[in-house]
Amino acid sequence: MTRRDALVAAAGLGSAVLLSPTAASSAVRPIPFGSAAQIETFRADPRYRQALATYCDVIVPMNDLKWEAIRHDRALFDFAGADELVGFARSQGKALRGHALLWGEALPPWAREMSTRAEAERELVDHIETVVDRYKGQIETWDVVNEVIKFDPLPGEPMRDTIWQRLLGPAHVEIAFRTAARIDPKARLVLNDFNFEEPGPGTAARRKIALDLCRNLKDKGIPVHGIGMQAHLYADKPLDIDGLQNFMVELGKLDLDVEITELDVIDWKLPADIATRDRAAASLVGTFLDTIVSVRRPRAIVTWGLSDRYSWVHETFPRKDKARARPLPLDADFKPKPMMAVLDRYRRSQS
Ligand code: 9MR
Repeated sequence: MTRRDALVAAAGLGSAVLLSPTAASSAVRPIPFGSAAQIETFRADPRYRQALATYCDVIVPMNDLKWEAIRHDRALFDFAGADELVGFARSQGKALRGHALLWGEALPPWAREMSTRAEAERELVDHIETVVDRYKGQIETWDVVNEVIKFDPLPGEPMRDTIWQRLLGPAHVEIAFRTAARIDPKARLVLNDFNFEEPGPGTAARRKIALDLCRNLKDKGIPVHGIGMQAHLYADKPLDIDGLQNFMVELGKLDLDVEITELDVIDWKLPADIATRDRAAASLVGTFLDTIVSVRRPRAIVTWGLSDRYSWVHETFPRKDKARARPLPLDADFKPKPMMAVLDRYRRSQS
């Protein structure tokens, strides 16, 4: 049995569905494409709004559904930014993903200072009830938990050290999913995390933990519909092609979808030449997406911004030569880069 046959058999797929990476791009149905949108930029830059309208099927409020934005004052829920982006998306006929109901970061100071299990559970449940209810029927997919898996997990220590893990233990995942499902039974509920794609035992452990967490939810009858792969891809690191394909097979066995949720390319170690960087980024994104699609069609492909003018990568991964990072499909003047041509293979014109 060839490796491909084994994957086909394991995934329970007809061989027509499992395509070689090169064939995949021309044969898949269009996959909804979208981007995260930052409210400050959305308000300030009409070209940014236009790019969201032109290119996206899906909009994700980048920061405005985080606790820091909604819960800066413990006594109230501030939906100003989220409402604006949700309103824009709906007026343009776009779908919405919600990011994120539980995360150990982007918390207001008062949430970091919670001190008892009862307090954490009360706040978490109250938050999810209120936020999911407000956007019920509007936000169809939620990143219910974000980055709950330990960065480099040790055996027996799968969970990331956060206020939620400290006060509630691993049950925080279950509480979050159970609450979201209770409030909006029609919503698609996703476990979102980063680095499922590098070679090495740490990443393999992360993939296994993600699957175990979802299996555990399903065993308890708690709905989970997919795993979100952030896919902040490092241009200087290889992809674990076999690991990714096997991950897709295992997702299939659990009847879970995959979504690409925060795609961009970290190019800080690449040479300065712009054409070289853009080619490398496009090729990496193409290889990554072809690998995923060769086994499992993502429910959505979402980039973490659209234009190189606005990206977290520039500040978080500064280049030694001080040149601007080029992580996204449009350049700083909103012109499509080679990466957009790669994304177009999935976005449009497939039979
Ligand atoms: O891009 C986001 C940046 O503007 C925020 O300041 C930061 C903290 O809220 O979050 C960034 O987005 C992160 C996302 O929510 C989760 N995955 C990693 C992203 C990049 O840091």
